[in-house]
Amino acid sequence: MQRMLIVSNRLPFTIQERKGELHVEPSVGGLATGLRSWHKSQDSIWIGWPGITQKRIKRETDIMARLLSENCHPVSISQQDVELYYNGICNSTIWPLFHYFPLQAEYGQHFWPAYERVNTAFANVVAGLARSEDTIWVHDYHLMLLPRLLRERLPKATIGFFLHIPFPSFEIFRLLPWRNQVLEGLLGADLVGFHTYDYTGHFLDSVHRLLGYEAAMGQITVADRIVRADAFPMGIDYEHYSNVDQDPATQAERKRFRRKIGDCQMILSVDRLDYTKGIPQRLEAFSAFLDAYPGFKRRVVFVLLVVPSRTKVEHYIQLKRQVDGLVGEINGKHGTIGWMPIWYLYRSTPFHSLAALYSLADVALITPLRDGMNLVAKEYITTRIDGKGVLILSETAGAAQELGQALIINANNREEIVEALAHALEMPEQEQIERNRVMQKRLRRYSVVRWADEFMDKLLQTKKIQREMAAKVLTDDMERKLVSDFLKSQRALLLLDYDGTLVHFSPRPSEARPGTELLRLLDELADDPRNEAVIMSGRDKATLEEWFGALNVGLVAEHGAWIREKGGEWDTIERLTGEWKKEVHPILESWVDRTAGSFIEEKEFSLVWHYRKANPRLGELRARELINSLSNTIANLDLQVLEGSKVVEVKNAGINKGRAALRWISREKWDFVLGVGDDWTDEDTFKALPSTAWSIRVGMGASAASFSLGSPGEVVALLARLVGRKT
Ligand code: GDG
Repeated sequence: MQRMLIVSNRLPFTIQERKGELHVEPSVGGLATGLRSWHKSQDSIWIGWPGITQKRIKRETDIMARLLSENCHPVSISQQDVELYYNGICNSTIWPLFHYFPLQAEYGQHFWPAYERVNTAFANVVAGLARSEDTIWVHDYHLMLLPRLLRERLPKATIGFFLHIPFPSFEIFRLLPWRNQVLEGLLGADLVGFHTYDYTGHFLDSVHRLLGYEAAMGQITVADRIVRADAFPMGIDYEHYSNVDQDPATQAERKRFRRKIGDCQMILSVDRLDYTKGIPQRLEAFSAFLDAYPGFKRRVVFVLLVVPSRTKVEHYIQLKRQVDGLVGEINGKHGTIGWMPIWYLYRSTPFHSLAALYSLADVALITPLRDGMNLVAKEYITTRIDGKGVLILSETAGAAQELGQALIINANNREEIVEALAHALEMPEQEQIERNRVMQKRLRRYSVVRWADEFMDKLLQTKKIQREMAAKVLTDDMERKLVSDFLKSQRALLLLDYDGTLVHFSPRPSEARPGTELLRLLDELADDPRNEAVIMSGRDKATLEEWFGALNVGLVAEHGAWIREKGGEWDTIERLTGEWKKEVHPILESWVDRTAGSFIEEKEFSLVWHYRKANPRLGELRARELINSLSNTIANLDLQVLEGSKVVEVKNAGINKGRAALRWISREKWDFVLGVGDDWTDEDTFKALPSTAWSIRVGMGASAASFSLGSPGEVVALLARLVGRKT
């Protein structure tokens, strides 16, 4: 079995100091609870911060030994960084921002260096422990730079990353001053996982809009690697929770609670004290419920279990005061002698007590304003093996996307919560059971083990795709062979695409003119009488003439509509007409009007709608619509519609680069042929090449070309080597 390195900010065990003595205790929180059981079943090491300084642990050798016996390796964080990194950027910047609380986000000037420092400290520990065949799984928002830092140290490593909190929409994420560094950090992983499809979409959107990398089916090409992003909704340890009812400690605890609440129905909520959990709103809704349905007074109690959290961060201190105040107010307003509506427990509860509360609760009231997933909702449903109980869950918890049979509410809508409470408390048992059985079935199937296994499968699959792609990469050996074939040749034909192949794309086509270095290279290549070089472009002939007219090269314009032999005149490949443009131009104009940032390029035998500068999603959508709407027009006019990189092009049917390439290929017996291109219009060239030819595609992805290179820079370097050695 492969060894696994789990890396998270906190270890699954926290060291706590009480009366000068250190104690090792299980960490609370979703990540630790969820993954602890999986960790035990694997050959795995867990790397994280144990909650106290390294110096102190080293002194306490038995504590260190206990951690190591649980396969836990501590990372040291200085007291100053606990402030700037943990309480600072993690919990006062990223946490509020990613949970859609931008006004609470602080952007302290010393935060970022601390984030880099701690992520680097983690990278050092992980790199020190990792063996080449290990799988590294990094967790959560504290460590978003770590995948990249590890990639730099261990280029071949298998690295997965999972985010346990929401990834916000672009409009929120863009507020983060260090947004690009965070994305680049995450893209060091091979697989980036999220709880929901929405979060995955938000991430891909931000990657596209901030870094310019596009994704197809969740696959992003970053330089010479692919990275995948996908949704993996985290499950719970189903066996554990569904059996907890049998545990004698739980049973004893349940009896004790039952005696205390008597005949009252019980509403339960369990959260860390956090403003994202919507606790004040929930309390106010409960008070409104007692006002609206006074018949429930003395017949219901609300057990509000709140676990202390981030107690040094100001917003949490304020929230604690607010919740204390509200509980007092509501109990004062509605309570009677012998009946206290809210039982407020502000502490961490032992597991068997929590399980007893789950199994007794008639209603679980889980109303976060925003929550990555929310495991409490899943634990509650699983623990109720009798099938009874009603879950009220807010739609902004990731779990709501899977638990559709719960009563789903908007946590800001007090009325809705009030009605849901009344509905839940009166729901017939049969209906409760029917709803819960469906959810239990799903939770059993998609447990935490399945979640982790699926993530791992996808990670290994991604590595496999990378290996297959790497097999196509033009290695140094193959490149030497190519250069040597070229040097030996007497008649060499070079068919070179321009945009995306010899130069990078620019937002405006006119900005991508060739630099002097590239022109010098092409000139040298073309000047040798043994070579023939052809620029095969989709651009209009005037532009090609202006840029390359002075060189001794062949030119192909408008994807093969126009051809100019070296030293010759422009000629069309067949008799073509541009008459049809009168009909198509107005259609494209209306798309320009509706899509800010897009524009039309007119060539002699084609019209092109460019949307590289438009909002990417809108651009894609409008491109689909345009293609649909053109389908009738083109059939009548013998035209074809081509989709290029951020362009939709309309031109005469039967014209393509492959047909143009054949003009040169079939003319004589070449002893060296090279075709280089980057998009699907170049696939026609690749297909037209003889079997002995060299063909190279720039970028990753399926192609008829035999080899790939990472970027235009690498193509230019290859051409330089051809020139350098031949002269
Ligand atoms: C983050 C995301 C996402 C709570 N109180 C006690 C206790 N717990 C346990 C629960 C549950 C866990 O802590 C809480 O998990 P959540 O998922 O509800 O929330 P976060 O800690 O905020 O976790 C969250 C999660 O990561 C996983 O990806 O779902 O959205 O914010 O397991 O049972 N356990 C005990 N006593 C308590 O008093 N023993």
